[in-house]
Amino acid sequence: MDIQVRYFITNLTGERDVLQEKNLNLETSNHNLSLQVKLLEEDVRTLHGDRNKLRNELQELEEKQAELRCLVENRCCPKNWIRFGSSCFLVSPNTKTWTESRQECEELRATLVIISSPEQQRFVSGLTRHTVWMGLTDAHTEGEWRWVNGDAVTSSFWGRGEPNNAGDEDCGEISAQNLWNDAPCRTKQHFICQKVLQL
Ligand SMILES: [Ca+2]
Ligand SMILES: [Ca+2]
Repeated sequence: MDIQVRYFITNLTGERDVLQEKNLNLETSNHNLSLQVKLLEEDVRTLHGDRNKLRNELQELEEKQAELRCLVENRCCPKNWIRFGSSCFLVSPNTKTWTESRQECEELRATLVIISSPEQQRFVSGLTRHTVWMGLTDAHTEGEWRWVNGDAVTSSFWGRGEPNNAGDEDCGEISAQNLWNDAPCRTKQHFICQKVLQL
């Protein structure tokens, strides 16, 4: 073979080997890049998921904050309290004397229930079948009934013959018959708290 041709073939073989090696390197790089792309895509998916989760958490927190603000500003009824008009009402699950009942309502930033209209009397009577304490007393002056907030009684719903002060009865209750009765304040029974909303 011509020496020039042989030289040419040797060169070509060398170039081919170099190109094959470059090709192999490129394939490896390509494979690595594909892997990285896959990993990045997975990261993006995870980040999207995290972002959605955070958005939901933020929304929940904002709702919770609005709810708390509403409660703190006394514009909505707490859980388990029942709204009627611009007040919230809660029938106690426990029984207490009249004074203890009054205290417990105050601890809940409320008062023992004050009834100022026939509609309210109907609503409050319908809340429970128990006999319940209300915020009415004549302990300061016998026979002079006053609500715990100092208001005079405007509408009254005494049962027949009541109030009779039979045996020193200075505290007002709503009987199971939905009528008012004066009873001994030391009696332990259920009670109704009322929270007037600031609307
Ligand atoms: Ca009395
Ligand atoms: Ca009585």
